[in-house]
Amino acid sequence: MNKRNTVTAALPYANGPVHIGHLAGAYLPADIYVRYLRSLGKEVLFICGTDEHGVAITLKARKEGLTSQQVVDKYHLQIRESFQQFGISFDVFSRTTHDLHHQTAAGFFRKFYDEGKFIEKETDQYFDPEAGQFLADRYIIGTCPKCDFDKAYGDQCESCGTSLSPSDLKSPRSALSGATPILKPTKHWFLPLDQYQKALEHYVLDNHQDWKPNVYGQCKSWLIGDGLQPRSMTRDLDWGVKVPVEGADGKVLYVWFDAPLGYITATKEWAIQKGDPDAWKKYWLKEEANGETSLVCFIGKDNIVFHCLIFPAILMGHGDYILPDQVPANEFLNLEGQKISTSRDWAVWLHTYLEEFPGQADVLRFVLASTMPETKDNDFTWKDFQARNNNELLAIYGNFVNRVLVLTEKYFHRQVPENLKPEAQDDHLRQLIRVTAENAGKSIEQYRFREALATVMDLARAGNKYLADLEPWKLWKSDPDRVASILLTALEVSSALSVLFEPFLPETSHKLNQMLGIARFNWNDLLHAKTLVFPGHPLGEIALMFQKIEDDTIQAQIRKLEARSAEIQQEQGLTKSVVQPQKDLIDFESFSKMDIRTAKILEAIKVPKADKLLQLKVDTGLDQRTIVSGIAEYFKPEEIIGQEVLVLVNLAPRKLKGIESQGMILMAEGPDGRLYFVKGSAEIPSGMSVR
Ligand code: B3M
Ligand code: ZN
Repeated sequence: MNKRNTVTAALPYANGPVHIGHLAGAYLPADIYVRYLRSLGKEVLFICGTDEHGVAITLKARKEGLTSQQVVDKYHLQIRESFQQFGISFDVFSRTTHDLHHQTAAGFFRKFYDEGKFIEKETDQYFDPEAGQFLADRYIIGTCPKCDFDKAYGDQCESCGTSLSPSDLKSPRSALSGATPILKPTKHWFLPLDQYQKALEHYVLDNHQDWKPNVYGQCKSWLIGDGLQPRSMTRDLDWGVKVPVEGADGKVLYVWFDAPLGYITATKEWAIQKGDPDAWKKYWLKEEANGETSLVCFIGKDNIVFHCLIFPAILMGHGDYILPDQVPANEFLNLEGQKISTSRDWAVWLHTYLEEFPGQADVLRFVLASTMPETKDNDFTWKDFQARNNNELLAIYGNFVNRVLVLTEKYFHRQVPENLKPEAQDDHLRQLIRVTAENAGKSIEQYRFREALATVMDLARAGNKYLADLEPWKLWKSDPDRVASILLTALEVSSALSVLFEPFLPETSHKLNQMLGIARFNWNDLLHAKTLVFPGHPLGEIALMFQKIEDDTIQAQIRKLEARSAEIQQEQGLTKSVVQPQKDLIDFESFSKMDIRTAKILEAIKVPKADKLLQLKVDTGLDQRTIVSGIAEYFKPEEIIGQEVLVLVNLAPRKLKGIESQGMILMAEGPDGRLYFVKGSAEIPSGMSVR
């Protein structure tokens, strides 16, 4: 582990509030990691801010009848406040609309331009003749070629989910004026990603096999197959960083060119604020970092290509900067079985959560840290939320600490007792503190936060068992000296828990520290078996750390979502789907000939010159094999890495476009012909037989 750590969390678009998916995807894991590093005494800088450019913002402004500036002002504040309330401990939380950022981003662009590192190209783009401006894909509306939905966007149909490009739409019209867009030539500057292909292959495929499989797999999908194509780094838009060259009026930088550079700007801002304007350099510049800085970028899976390929290409092109060492991207969190969606308002918003569960930010942190979609999509449910609060936080951690404090108050007048009669069991438990610190630390360093949290909770479990086995309340009359040692040990464990839980539950640990009368968090103390509590030390007031969450409270949340779900169905005008008639009867024999297994997609690439086919590498539990699947119209290769599927494994192999396909992925077909994965439950490993 490096001495210095630059840790970034994706800059959320300032076009709406943040929800549990954001928190579980990037900000909570980043915060846990950072708090752990701080507790270890490492030099760490935690960087974030809002992404305030791009069509995401201008669209929202149109929708809310505000200016783009008003939109970003509003949501920047709201997002910042939500993160604060949930204890996300950024060292700096900046904005990409700041002048300093415009200078930084324009400076990068200018350097590339001056050094001839862009390709200048004229292409035909849709133009709104009435509004007199070019149209971003999202600004073009038309009829979906797949499902005939008449309000599909130029980049995607929200009704059937298909990715589109504007030329796919039937009867396209401008969202600005309703006019029929015309094609008009416009000049743009392209980053020739193909020229970085080799360097990126080396960087990711050779040197970063340590990245999470979902991240590595997605990068591989982009790199092999068709390979990287030049990508335009400018847009025709009136909102963003102005393109800093002659003849670029009305053009701004592509938001994915400027946004990642926002991490750098934010660090510069932090340095200026602390009165040492050059202090940012050792966090970013190769020369000043001197091999001692590691850059870790926490993101959600939809940002992988930008952080693992495009941003590194930009940094390589510049030449002076270090590259990301780790990009621990999480998968998606669903809500009660459905994809979280801002536009459909299917989410648990951080600010509304706190209105309904005041003072309980840590409970949500705990539940999300326990269920984080680290390796695959996961589901948030209110029932699970309640169970984890009541059965773990309250019943294990809260219960242990509370018993220890109450007994100490009762027998020792709220003072840490002396070690009057130590026994071997006490030492065992103390050793477990050190082991827990080691193991949980290892898990965190490998970005396995769920595992780390479970390890820490096990120490609280061991504490409960220790008390239950020794029953100090029964010994008090006959052997008060032994009770003193037991409670001293239990107080030591409570203090250790405060340190170990701090990355996950910071507010709770502060409360607990007050009760224990300790002032700091230091993971190293635990690793070196240092004592945290001292005999004679006075304890603070006892307060409850957690509250039981009642059924009514959870029912109210579930009802709220049910009502929302009904509204969504109405809004979408969903009619009953057409169910296919049943096929002819078969005997059991015929059915049992089919060997269907749970499996997982490891790699996916487009089959060249075949619109519908993807070539997949699938882990069937039995082996890893190639399957060619006709799903390319509905899924992008990079989206389905890690997807759990059902596979017919004993289907006779056949060749498709010259590739031997060894099995078939089972898909459900919607009434419109759209395909859906048939998913197993998240708990089932690959290779299980389906009967
Ligand atoms: N704003 C996309 C997102 O919020 C984008 C991330 C930028 S990170 C530099 O998912
Ligand atoms: Zn559609």
